Amino acid sequence: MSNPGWADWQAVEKIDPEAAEAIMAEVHRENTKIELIASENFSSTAVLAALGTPLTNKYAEGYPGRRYYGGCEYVDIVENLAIERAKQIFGADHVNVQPHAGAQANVAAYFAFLEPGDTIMGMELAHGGHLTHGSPVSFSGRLFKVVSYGVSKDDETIDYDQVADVARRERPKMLVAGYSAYSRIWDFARFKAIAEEVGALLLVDAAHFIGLVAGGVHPNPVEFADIVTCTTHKTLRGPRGAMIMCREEHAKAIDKAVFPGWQGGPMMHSIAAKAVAFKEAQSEDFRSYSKQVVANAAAMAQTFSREGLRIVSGKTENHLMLVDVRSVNVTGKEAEARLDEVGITANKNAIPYDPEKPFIASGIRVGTPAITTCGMKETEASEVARLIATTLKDDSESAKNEVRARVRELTERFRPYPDVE
Ligand code: DSN
Repeated sequence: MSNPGWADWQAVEKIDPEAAEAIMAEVHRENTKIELIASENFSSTAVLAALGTPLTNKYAEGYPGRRYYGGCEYVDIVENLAIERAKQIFGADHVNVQPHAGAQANVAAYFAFLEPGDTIMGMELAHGGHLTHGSPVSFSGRLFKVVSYGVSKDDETIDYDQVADVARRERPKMLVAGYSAYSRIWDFARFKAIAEEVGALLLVDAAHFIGLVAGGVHPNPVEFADIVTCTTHKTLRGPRGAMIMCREEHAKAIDKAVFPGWQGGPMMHSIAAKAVAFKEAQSEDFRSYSKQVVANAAAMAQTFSREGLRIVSGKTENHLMLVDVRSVNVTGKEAEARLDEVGITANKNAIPYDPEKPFIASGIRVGTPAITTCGMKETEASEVARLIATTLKDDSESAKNEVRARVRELTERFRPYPDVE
């Protein structure tokens, strides 16, 4: 495989051919399959280049201008660039760009304000929430008392009256908004009112949709929440990592909770790549990209519905949707495996009130951030939805071969790293 210019693969190959082969095979996979995992995206070559720099060598515990090590003058510059750009994009008073990942951002946000045993209130995992919002198998469910809310059985959207009732009854110290599988716009103003009424802090975990906020096509939770956590690698299209934004009054508590509370040295190469990604997110191109992500999702949802595949809650307003695959008599697990066979990557996902166990599930989650990065527009997004419908309805080899051929044609035209052979 050729050296793409943003990575010296020959150097890896020389030292470690086995690792090099696996790395190149993964890039080939990304180039030749249709990627629909809603939490994934393809970073730009500039972001990838920043990640592969000697900034990975530097220890920089502390914050810009206040480090526990010498030699931090240049990493201070990149961290300040990342912070200032994030402040400009989201209008945040304070930003901490050091969390290594979304779970670390959430643990720091909790422990900045809570003690073990305090009550948190988040969205039920089975209804689209996230492990770190109180699932019993995560630290959040083991260390806190958890109360949950979900979506209504009738229309599969958040029942805000139920949220208010539970909050009034349970009086959580922290109310958590955010999701990993919910296709509608969240009413942050309503959540803020509920949190204020019961004296709770409002944490919005914006990991999934933060890029849509940056692109101006989604309400901004920073205007409503006490604390906003997010990852930087999903719709925001940066390096794998996370950040926390908060009002000035919470800045000290957040910074202390990240370091020295839950993390040691920050990953400065990753912070440099966050700075680069935020610069990209400030561009007009990124605004068009975000608009297209939402338009592509809407086009896919319409096509699925036309093909007889039910969309949970009836539609999508963001970058993802849950497709109820019982409408074509398969389970989520079977659907994921069948799609994989034809070169389409998606994940099985429980749907609200799912009769199946999570490992089987009745749905698949489909997202458009990655295919949109590759340049697909509504026409191609609709075609991908049709290919999925065909694959799930017709298990014959001839149908699979036809879909495989179309996937090949599409990925030749729409791939993330076209300069890599
Ligand atoms: N794993 C992510 C997702 O797929 O939504 C959330 O952490």
